[in-house]
Amino acid sequence: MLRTDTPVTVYRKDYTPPAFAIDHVDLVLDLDPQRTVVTSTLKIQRTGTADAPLVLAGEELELVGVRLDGQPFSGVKQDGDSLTLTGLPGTGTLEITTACNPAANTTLSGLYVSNGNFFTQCEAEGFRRITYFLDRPDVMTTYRVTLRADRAASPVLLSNGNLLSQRDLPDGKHEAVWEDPFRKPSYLFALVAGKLERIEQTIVSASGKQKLLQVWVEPQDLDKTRHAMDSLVHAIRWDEQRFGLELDLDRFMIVAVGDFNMGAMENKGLNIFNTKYVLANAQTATDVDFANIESVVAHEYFHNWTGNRVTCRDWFQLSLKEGLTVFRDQEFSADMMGSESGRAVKRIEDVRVLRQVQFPEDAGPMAHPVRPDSYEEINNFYTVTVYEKGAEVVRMYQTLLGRDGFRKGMDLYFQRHDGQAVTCDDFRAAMADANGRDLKQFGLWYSQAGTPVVTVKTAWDGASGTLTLTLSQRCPKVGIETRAGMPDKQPFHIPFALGLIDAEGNDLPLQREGEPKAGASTRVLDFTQAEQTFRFINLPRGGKAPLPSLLRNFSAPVVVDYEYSDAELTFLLSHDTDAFNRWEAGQRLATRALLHLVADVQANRELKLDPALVSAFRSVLTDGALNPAFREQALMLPAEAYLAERMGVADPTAIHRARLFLREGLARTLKAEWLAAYEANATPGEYSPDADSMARRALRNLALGYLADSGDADMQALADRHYQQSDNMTDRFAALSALVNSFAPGREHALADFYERFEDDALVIDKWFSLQGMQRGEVGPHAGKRTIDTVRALMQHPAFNLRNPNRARSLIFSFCSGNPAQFHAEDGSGYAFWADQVLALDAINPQVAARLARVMDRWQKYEMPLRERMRAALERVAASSTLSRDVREIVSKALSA
Ligand code: B3K
Ligand code: ZN
Repeated sequence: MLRTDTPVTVYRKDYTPPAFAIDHVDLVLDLDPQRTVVTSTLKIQRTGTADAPLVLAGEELELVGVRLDGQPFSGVKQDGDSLTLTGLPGTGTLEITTACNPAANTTLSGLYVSNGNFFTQCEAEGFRRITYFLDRPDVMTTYRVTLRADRAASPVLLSNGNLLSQRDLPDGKHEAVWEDPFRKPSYLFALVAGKLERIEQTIVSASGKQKLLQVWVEPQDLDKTRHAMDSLVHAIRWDEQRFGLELDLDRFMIVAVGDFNMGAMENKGLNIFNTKYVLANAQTATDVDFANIESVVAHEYFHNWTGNRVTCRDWFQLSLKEGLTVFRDQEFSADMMGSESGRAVKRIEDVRVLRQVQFPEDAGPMAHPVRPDSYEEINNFYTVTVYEKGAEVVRMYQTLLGRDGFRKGMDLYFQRHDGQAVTCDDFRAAMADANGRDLKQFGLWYSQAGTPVVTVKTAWDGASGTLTLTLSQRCPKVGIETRAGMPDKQPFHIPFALGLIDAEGNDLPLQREGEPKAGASTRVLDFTQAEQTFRFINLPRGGKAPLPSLLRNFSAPVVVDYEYSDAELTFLLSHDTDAFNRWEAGQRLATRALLHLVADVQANRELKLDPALVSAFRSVLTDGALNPAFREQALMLPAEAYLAERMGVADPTAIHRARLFLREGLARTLKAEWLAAYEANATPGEYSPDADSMARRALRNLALGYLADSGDADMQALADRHYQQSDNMTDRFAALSALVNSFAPGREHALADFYERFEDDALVIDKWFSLQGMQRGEVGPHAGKRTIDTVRALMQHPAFNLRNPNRARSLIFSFCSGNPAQFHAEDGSGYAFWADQVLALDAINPQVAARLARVMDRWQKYEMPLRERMRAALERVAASSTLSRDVREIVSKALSA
């Protein structure tokens, strides 16, 4: 049974401006773990009608007192999570005193304690857990913050902006006063207090100003901060060069905390980060960790302009800052790769995430447009749709307008809106106006959900050298769109990039009908109608039709439906000049082969290795001219979750068997080639996280994984040596994974050794848990032991802690969402475990619990009896009488879909 009280839905159409402006906030916080007293002095100004009350939001607060212009004020009503003040004058000074309990705050939203230090997290609605406030992004204010705390327990006191003064107080306390000169919404407020140490560096900005940069961490982690600092400097330089945007504050701080709900937070001048996205050195972090840190540090820094200087009018506009900032960090990371092939690898990685995670979201019960129209809990809408599809939408502007046109649009956006809280429509208007383009239809990308499918048909007239392409698009209603009364969907404006390739593999110069002569060989078509025809003329006459290379560089977030033959895909894999599409051709081939194998598994037919696929893999593997990072991408098989989405009815066990069969087959058949790639890509000398070395390690370690999967004793011994001899975490962890997943004899010993070596390093121990959560079930001679048993046992390990989100994610999430074949065990044991953990987590931290709840989104896609068992688990969670709003929204949407 669902709870009977109706959940409150917030609608975008109901937006109304606030009744009051707050011109300035003066906050005084007496920090105490059990009882922190906050005095907030607000300069208020009425902006709405004369009798409108001031309604402030507040959660879990003890109200101590309210004064108006220095006198006790009695027109106050406390009601649930709000404080209503009536009879206020047009302007005045309101002083509100409250108390909260940071040590008891396990939600990690608002003010909380982690390992004895104080931290805040205010986005989206955490500031109301610190004081009563107009806690909405369109109320922008200047802040002055006074922090008082015990000097010994909290020697460091940080907040946004500039440090004005610091002094000692009686009773072993001290005080610091900070002032942020820029107006900001409350979600960007932050404070940090505790025992922390820093590295720092000064740089001179483009316009010649001195800037102080700091990275603050717990003392034992100081030797893991260099990479974050370097990443920050690179990000600052890149934004100056690419967008002419400079750091506006004199000081910019990054602080790392071990208990954090997500990756990081862009608080003005005081970014707070999950340790996972700050701490790295060769011994403890992998190449992927290094790259993630670079990207997240840049992302939060870029928010200073896209998010902070120009912010969101309301939370429905979240993608205004998130989609744009993800696009910026993607472009930054691509540029940091330092080569064209490196850029392509970054693009492949980003598209892989989009397809593996966002496409399913867009087809499931939580489907929503990039700018949602309603929500029950806003924290549930920090989604891959808002972030990653939002970034694709921003990328499409650049594809349509060109880099220079996009820059003009950005310049106009800041010229118009600096210091304001605005909407996605304002951004689109700046892009359109700066370029004299009509982008009205393009706006549908913000309002319609779902992944469009583009079907391509070609007709070749060899006599005249004319190729006619007919493109049609469809995007059925999804999620909320299917409810009665929702409008019909309109065709999207799709920038469709393509090229045509001749029989020798050359790109043909392209002339569209109506153009005087041939031009560039990659063209971006404005595909705006349900069905549209495009004609290319004066192509070489006679002979075969040129081969189309469709949706180059993945120019729009759509699915392309075109019937390539295997031979054509093999040809594209070795000849397309568009590196993304070379990879794409390989993925299509592998997906096709895998889906055939899945059908064979289901029908109990003998499994056979497809020789064409083996030879396609061989040619990529042995092509020394290709960037090793590209080869790694091309040789990675499509993920099980991706294959599940490609099936009408998903069968996780069959998928796993098919994929493992192919992996082992490729491992054995190409053993010599894998071994040669392994040998050729060593990176002798000291570890360095540069693009070239990372690329070589990536291919070498992929080869090692395949080799171990061959099951050959000599190859498992190789993995053992690789483990023992590695001098960095990338190699060591790759070897450990190979040993664990291939059930090599050295497995248990290596797992124990790894734990012992890194016992004191939380982030490395997270890896140890996560690897075991994702390990394959034991098969063949080892059959019998299920991964769920290992996971349940690890929950009892002294190092496991449900309250720490990183640890919870490392074991529980890795099993529930990173191990489909084991999670979907036919007996339903995975689902029961999921329900237990969602309920346990919800009592501690609703945001983390709601993320875990999303694992069941696609329950209707599974075969019986899995589907019924998943539904039962969802119903068990939904029946709880104490569910948070966060989890309730997720499970009730899943059940009503
Ligand atoms: N803006 C934050 C995310 C806040 C999530 C709140 N539930 C991090 C980021 O996107 O940069
Ligand atoms: Zn962001």
